[in-house]
Amino acid sequence: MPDATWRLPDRTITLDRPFVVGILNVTPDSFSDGGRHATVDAALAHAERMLAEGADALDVGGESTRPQGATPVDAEEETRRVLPVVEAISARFPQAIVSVDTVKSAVAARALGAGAGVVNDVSGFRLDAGMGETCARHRAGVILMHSRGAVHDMATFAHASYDDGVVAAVRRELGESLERALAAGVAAEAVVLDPGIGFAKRPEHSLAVLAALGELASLGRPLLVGVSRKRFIGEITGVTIAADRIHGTTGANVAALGAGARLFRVHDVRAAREALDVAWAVMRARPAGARA
Ligand code: HH2
Repeated sequence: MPDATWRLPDRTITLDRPFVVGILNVTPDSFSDGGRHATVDAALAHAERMLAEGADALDVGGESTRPQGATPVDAEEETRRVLPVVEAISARFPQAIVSVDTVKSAVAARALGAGAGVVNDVSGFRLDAGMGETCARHRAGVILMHSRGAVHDMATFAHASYDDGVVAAVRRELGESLERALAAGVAAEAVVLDPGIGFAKRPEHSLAVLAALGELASLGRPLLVGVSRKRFIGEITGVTIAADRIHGTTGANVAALGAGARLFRVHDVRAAREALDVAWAVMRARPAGARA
């Protein structure tokens, strides 16, 4: 089977090895001290480090969805956080692929105008009716993630009930997101799908979805997973401090690669880059007939 591709405004990516997306959160709790300039400098330094460690793209986010204390921000404040960072990265690293993690079309439009090439919408185009048209107009790459509910509760268990099984529900609801995008004029080739690990999912739901990624492959688009440091890893390993969940994250990423994921959103780029490249080399060394 030929490698999948992903169309961005200025290039088409061939997913012939795992694609690593480095997380760059510019929420105040991530970069708490200093004024705006210090924040941009800190973000740039972090961006530079992640690129040096092998990140294929950087995902800039200005609104947290964290289960404890996700405070929704308005478009103006989110733009104020995100835009200088997108501008600075685009100026310093013009070849870097920059994604903006937002559910708001106004924020997406400003970021795309400033050099971002991808919109990562954790609501899968559910929360802002203008998102599809905005992405289509800019020919943006699009990551559509499965979730339920609003920003403040999508990472809780408030909507984590799945009568017909979590995998069937995620497949159906992600399919609806894809349809919304196509109806707005987004090209199918520009879309990557993400089951939304930990979003409206208890740990057992996240595990079930990771194990059954193959069932989402029939939606016809490459799959991204965001397992990095998440709660289900803490539950399995007993590691309570999120930043210390690096080894559990590696295990989840490698398992997801084996199950069909090709893009990986991570905090710890070097660990993911090396682990996924090695796992991929082993997978590729299998006799052709035995490959997944
Ligand atoms: N997870 C988070 C945020 N954005 N985007 C995609 N596509 N997939 C994910 O799994 C995903 C995401 C939450 O993680 P994090 O960035 O660590 O936290 P926060 O929401 O506080 O920024």
